[in-house]
Amino acid sequence: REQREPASSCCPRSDLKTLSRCGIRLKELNFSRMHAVLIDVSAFNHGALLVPQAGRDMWHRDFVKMPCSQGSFMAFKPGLLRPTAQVCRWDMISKQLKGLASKKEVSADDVAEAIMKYNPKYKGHWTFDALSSFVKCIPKEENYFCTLFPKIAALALKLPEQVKKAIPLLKRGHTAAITLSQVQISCLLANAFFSTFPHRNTSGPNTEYHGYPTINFTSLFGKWSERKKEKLRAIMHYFNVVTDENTKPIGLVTFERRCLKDTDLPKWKSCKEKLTKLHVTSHGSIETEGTGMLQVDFASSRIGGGVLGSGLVQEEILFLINPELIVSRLFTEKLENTECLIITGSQQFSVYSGFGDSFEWAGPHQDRLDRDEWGRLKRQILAIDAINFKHVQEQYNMSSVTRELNKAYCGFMGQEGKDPDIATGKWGCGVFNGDPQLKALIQLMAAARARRGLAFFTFGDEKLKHGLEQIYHLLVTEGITVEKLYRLLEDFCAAQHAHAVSRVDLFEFIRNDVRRSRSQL
Ligand code: AR6
Repeated sequence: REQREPASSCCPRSDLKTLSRCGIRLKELNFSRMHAVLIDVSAFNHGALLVPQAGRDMWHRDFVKMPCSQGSFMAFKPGLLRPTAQVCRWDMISKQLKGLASKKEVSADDVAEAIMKYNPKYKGHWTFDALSSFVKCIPKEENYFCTLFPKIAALALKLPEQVKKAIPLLKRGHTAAITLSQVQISCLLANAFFSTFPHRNTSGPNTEYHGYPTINFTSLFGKWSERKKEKLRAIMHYFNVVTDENTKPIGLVTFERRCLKDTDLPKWKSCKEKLTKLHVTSHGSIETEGTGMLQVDFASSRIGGGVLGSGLVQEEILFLINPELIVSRLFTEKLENTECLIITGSQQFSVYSGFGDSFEWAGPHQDRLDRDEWGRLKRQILAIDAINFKHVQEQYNMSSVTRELNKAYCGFMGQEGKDPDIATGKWGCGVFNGDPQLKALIQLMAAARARRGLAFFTFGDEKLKHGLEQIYHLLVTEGITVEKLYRLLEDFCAAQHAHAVSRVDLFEFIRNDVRRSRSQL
């Protein structure tokens, strides 16, 4: 019977809620023990421009160690016959950056030389071939880079006046948020560009920031490839916009790490919720057609994945078109199983085409989104990392299924009724080898528990689109609850292990089960 049923239960995208249709009214911006705000909130609440919050520098393991900190020293040998001395590292950095900022034009080699002066340990290890090839290969009429480098240096030099209050680290096991201005972000990223952040260049198991992603941009500047070229075009465009007085951004962005305790997690075996609204499409993308919804970033546990290296799939592309997201790498420790990161207010600067090796920077994007009461653009991005399955078969066990349910739920839960719906797709099903049918059901179950609708972008996968529409229709017409689906997944996993060779697909398995239950009535 279900073969003939029209797949009509799905809704059009316009039925789903976006941030501008939620009617959320924010309280006055304020800081708290769990929310660090790096701008002066009283000035902000009185309508003043974004004034950096005064505060103390903290050279401490709970805070970002800043390049301009009093605690940051380096060894310096002034001459062959003079003894090595400990000097304030910011003095060395600012001397180099001032040198660059004072010129009209600066070459890629000048940039490399400056960076190596305050990172002498990496002489012979770091290369800048990608940066110099990039500058050489872009045609003259588009090549503004030599005049942009001095401006990025000038922006980086503003760090002590822009970020005065210590930035707390968003550590594992702690729910906490940081709000900062887009100008502060640009200044931090200008420092990342010049690789000024101390203690962030090694990542061995015993190093201080072992649990953090990298932030200094040197990895982007070496090992030339076509991918690096397109990445650098996006990054340079961002700096071109933020260093121009007429186009520099004016709002705030919030980064929130959310951690669920065991007691916050749903008991999936006894969840009575039925499925929520679903829109499925094979056209469009999460970042464009999903604008205004909670947009899922198919993340790495180290946020941003390979954005500063060679990675170039969904997460990296998202970070390249919204480069402010990259600053999350500065303070977000690796995500654990029941944790996620939500970013509200980041700006889209670029558009792109292609994916992976075919990715191309396709030009500027004018972001016309409205802002909320805190001056944040109405864009919300949810970073959740799926499990990276080495072998497809590994995912068919309930501990992995439950881990993915909890991870998705951690990101999807909200204040009941007040949140936008969710834009997602084949989460964990590319590089991470997930089964798209299983991952789609897991996300539907988590959305049902969180009582939020889903827009599912299959990214050109017509087969999945039709399959998902049909199975959703069946589940809705049969009134199937999350607990029933959980049990079905248990049976499915057991069957996978029993018949490891001839694999039944999940949607077929569910259809058969429903058919059997009907015939027993
Ligand atoms: N909108 C909708 N769907 C998309 C989009 C988009 N913009 N882009 C890609 N897809 P993948 P994963 C589809 O491999 O498996 C990164 O390095 C497309 O069909 O990016 O969770 C992270 O840092 C694609 O095959 O996600 C992690 O380390 C599928 O979504 C790792 O990859 C999955 O995209 C995460 O890998």
